[in-house]
Amino acid sequence: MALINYAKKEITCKIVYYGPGRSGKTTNLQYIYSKLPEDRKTQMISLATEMDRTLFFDFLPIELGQIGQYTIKYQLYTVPGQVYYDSTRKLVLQGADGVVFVADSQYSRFDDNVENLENMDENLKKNNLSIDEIPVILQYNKRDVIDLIPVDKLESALNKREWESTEAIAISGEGVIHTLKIISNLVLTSIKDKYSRKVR
Ligand SMILES: Nc1nc2c(ncn2[C@@H]2O[C@H](COP(=O)(O)OP(=O)(O)OP(=O)(O)O)[C@@H](O)[C@H]2O)c(=O)[nH]1
Ligand SMILES: [Mg+2]
Repeated sequence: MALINYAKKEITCKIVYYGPGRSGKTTNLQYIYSKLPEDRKTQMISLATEMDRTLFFDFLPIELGQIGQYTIKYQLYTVPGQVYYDSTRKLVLQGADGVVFVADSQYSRFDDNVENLENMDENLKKNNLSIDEIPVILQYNKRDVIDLIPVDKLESALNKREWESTEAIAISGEGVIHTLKIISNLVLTSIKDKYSRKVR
């Protein structure tokens, strides 16, 4: 749930990068970090990694402009892709305002994508969040691989809810900022909706 600090005039939202192991979640955050302007460079925290696998989570706080007098801050998190860290995945999802589901475009990872989306649905429910209500974007990452799943196949397997989807090559940064812009706009719109319903 977004935090609104009236005194400081700040709104802080949480966006979680979810998906199967090695789909490129950490690489997305690393690219975003590398593009932060020097005067706004915060710290990216990668908590516990082993052989470049995320064991706990990555965390990157960023500022993305103003709405009226309010500064909008985003806290970007990644979950560990490995399923035996499921309790951590659930914990990281707690209080999420939006999710980027990073799918792996390799055929060998097809079933993993489907299973992980179901797992995200379950873990959202355990956090009293609904996959049908929270803003979600699907990012089809690794569009540079040889055993490439066509986008329409990924769409019919993963996108039953007709979310917005993007294609990306996170290692070169392609599609990474575009994905972030879409999810941050979706999150802001949903926060505005919730807030205006409350004050009405
Ligand atoms: N070919 C290719 N490789 C990628 C791409 N994005 C990430 N990778 C590579 O895939 C591997 C896994 O990337 P990570 O970003 O660590 O994946 P992750 O989803 O954070 O993995 P876990 O933390 O284990 O869940 C790394 O070797 C990356 O360099 C891409 O778009 N194309
Ligand atoms: Mg990772």
